[in-house]
Amino acid sequence: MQLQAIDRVKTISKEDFIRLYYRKQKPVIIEEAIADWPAFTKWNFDYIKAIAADKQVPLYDDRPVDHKDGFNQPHATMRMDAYIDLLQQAPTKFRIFLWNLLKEVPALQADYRPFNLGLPIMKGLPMLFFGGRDSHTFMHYDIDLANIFHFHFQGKKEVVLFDQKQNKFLYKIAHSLIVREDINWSNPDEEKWPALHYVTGFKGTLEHGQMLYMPEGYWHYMKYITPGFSMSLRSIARKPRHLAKALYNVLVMRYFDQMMRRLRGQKWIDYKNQQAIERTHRHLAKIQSKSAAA
Ligand SMILES: O=C(O)CCC(=O)C(=O)O
Ligand SMILES: [Fe+2]
Repeated sequence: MQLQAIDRVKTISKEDFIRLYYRKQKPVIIEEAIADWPAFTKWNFDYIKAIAADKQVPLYDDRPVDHKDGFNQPHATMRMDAYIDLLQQAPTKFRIFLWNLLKEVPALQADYRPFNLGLPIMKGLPMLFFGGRDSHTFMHYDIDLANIFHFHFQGKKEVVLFDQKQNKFLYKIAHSLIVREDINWSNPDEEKWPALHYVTGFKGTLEHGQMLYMPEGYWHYMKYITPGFSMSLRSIARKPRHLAKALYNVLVMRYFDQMMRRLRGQKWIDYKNQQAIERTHRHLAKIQSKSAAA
């Protein structure tokens, strides 16, 4: 893989953001994007623990997809105060993924300010994500291929990103938003996954208060180097081909996959996992024979 460092700026004007990053669909980390938000000073584990202590939170670990699981169905639940204790005391695989904390605890909404880098932000409350030391979010892209503004708090997080042009080399699972779950994106084994040699992407780290812009449909893998949490705001995909894919994913892909899981059970999941390798390696062979002929 060839990963280049994600650009970093302290602050940026709307105009420069649109010109240099949105139009080019290039990721960037803005280090002081929210320095004037109350959340910048207030949001840490102690605060969340105090304000949301008795909320039941949905938790996910890194077990592989099982045909019995519903779409985004949690693996466990726990009280927020107990979960934050767990995050701080010991390594845990349990993550919170896409949780509407700001709806559960409306007081938190006072801690952020309208955010405007020239893209309209989708209405509806932002989602939150939490993770413990060394836990990771599987490599995926979001179903709506939105532009994502991802704000990180408390800890430090590693990020790896790819655009949709890399798909044929990523060991992507058909009818899903993920790739083979046994690839370690922090340090992939290119002997085992040779197509990754041809992949280009980005990497970077996020620390407290920093914001990452992920362009439309970008694949993302996030590894919590230290325990922390994040919030994402989204702006709808504008490129026609991304919008079309978003509609297809939401209206067709999801239901087709659910139907196949019901009909064929674990065989369907196993088949798709096997196909991910075969298809990617067929593509790799084509590329390699072309370059040998040239
Ligand atoms: O931080 C995470 O755990 C995942 C974030 C994510 O997938 C997103 O913001 O879309
Ligand atoms: Fe995501």
